Amino acid sequence: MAIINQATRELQVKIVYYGPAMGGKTTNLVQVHDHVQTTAGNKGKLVSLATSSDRTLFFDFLPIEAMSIKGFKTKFQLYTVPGQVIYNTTRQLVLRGVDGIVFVADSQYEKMAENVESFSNLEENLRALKLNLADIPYVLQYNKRDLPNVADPDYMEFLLNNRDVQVPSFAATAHRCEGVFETLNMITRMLLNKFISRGTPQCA
Ligand SMILES: Nc1nc2c(ncn2[C@@H]2O[C@H](COP(=O)(O)OP(=O)(O)OP(=O)(O)O)[C@@H](O)[C@H]2O)c(=O)[nH]1
Ligand SMILES: [Mg+2]
Repeated sequence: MAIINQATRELQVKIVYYGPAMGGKTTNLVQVHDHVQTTAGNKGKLVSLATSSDRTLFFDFLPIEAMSIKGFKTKFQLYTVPGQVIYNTTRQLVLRGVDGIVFVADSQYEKMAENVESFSNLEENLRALKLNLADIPYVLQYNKRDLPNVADPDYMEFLLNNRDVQVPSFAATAHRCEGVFETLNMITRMLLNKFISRGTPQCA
C-alpha cells in the first residue's frame, strides 16, 4: 500500500519485479541503479541478498527518488523476488504491501511453461494476501530478446496478456539496458496516475 505522508508531502510506492528464475529481474535493478538519472544524492544503494552464484536468495531492494509531482516528492522502492520455485514463502513476503508489479518473462521458447507457471504463482500469492491482480497496476516485460531461440511476442501476449484488460508490454534485453527504463517509466506513470491524479490520499 502506497504511503502518502501529507505532512512531508511524500509519496512512497512499492514496485515488485516478479517472474521465473533467471529471467532477468535482478539485472533490471542493476541497470536502473547504474543508469538512473537523479539529482545528486538521492540515488539509493542497491541491496542484493544473493547466493555466490548470483541467484536471488531473498530479494533485491533499490530505493529511487523521482521528481516532485503536484508538490509530492515521490519515492519508488524497487524489489525483486527470488524466481526459484522453492522460495515461495519469500515471494509472498516480498509481495506484501505491493503497489505495482513488473512481470519479467524469459523470452526463450523453452521457458514459456515456466513463465506461465510463475504468472499463476503470482496470482495465487496475491490471492493469499487477499489481493486481486486486476486491481493492481502491472506491466509485462519480455526479456532476453537478444537470444536466438525466442518466442514470437504475439505468442507471449497470447500466453501472458490474454485477460479482459490488456496491460502494456515491453521487449527488453536487460543486460544491455534495452527496454529497462521503458518498462519502469510505464509502471511508475501508471502508479502516479493512480495515487496522485485520481487517488484519494491516505495519510501515513
Ligand atoms: N542474454 C541475455 N542474458 C540476460 C538478459 N537479462 C539478464 N540476463 C542474464 O540472465 C542471468 C539471470 O539474470 P538475473 O537478473 O539474475 O535473473 P533473476 O530473474 O533475478 O533470477 P532469480 O534471482 O534466480 O529469480 C544473468 O546471467 C544475466 O546476466 C538478457 O536480456 N539477455
Ligand atoms: Mg534475482
